[in-house]
Amino acid sequence: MFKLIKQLTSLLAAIAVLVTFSTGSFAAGKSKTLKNTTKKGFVRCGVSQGLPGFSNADAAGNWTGVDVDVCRAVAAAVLGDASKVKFTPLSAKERFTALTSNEIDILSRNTTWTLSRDADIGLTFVGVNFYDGQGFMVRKNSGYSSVNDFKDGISACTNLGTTTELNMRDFFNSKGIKYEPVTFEKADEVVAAYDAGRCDTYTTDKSGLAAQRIKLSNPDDHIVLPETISKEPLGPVVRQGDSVWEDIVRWSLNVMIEAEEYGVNSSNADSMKSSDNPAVKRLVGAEGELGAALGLDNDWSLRIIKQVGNYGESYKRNIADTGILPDRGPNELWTKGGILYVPPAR
Ligand SMILES: N[C@@H](CCC(=O)N[C@@H](CS)C(=O)NCC(=O)O)C(=O)O
Repeated sequence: MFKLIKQLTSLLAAIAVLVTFSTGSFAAGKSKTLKNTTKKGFVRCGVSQGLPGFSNADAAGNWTGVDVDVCRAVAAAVLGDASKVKFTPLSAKERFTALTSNEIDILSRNTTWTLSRDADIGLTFVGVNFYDGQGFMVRKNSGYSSVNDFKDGISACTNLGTTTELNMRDFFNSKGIKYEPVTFEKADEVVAAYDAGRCDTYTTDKSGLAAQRIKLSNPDDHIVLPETISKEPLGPVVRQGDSVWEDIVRWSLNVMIEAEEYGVNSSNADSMKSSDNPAVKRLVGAEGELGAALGLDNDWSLRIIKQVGNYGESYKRNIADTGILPDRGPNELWTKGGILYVPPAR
């Protein structure tokens, strides 16, 4: 008898999981990407070819970084397991085609949200997970201490297919400085060229400069100049035309940020179910039906917080504790003087 009850219980549990993850709700039925992801059993995520703190693989092929965590959050929400992600490393030049030609379902690769990218090429930006801006790195002994010291003939190394290339052109042209661009498709080629002295300055997003600096033969011989010449709001991108998938990715990121705002983290998330703040209860699925609106079960957000952590935990683990950018700067919560502000999960 006892054995029968036990068998019946596991059967019911199996049915519950099946109902949750395969059929879902009305929203789930409308998303081709969600259906394909569930069928495949992993999230297809496009990342960089190696940018410490953002998306970087170790020798064993384990990917870490704040951009990686966005895809892990989606996997936790959709598949119940943050490890169910297949990462595809992409150069800046090939990243958008990989998304539009259906090789990946999320591009989470230090990609700047701009009007032309959002509007023109079948892409939809879903949010910002790192507020950045473009800067310049120079050798300490170059004599440059500001971009105002740049003179005609300066050579600048950077990546092809980036906003960096365009900003650099605008910047030098508006200052009337004749410059020589030295561009490569792969980031490692840019770093190697700069390291070998083939250009006077290396320009990219300041987060990129901080991350790539580690790869130089003598990082201490280089400085990042104080000026920031552009706005580079970096965030995940999805293919245009699947609004349910778009919402899932957007709200997976938002949940991480809002969890930090409400002090919900990977260790206390379960106990927050009994919080007396309804906003906190909604975040951990103890109140409301937010999951159903996205075609997911109601523990989707709890799993994100438990398995991946809130935004602050992800930032600390990947960017601060690794010494890349210990200071959060604008990527601090709006409640703490930064500009991280997401719409409420309610
Ligand atoms: N945010 C800029 C620049 C992105 C970019 O690709 N930057 C280079 C320089 S840091 C990079 O990430 N390289 C890493 C890689 O290609 O793996 C954009 O969206 O165009």
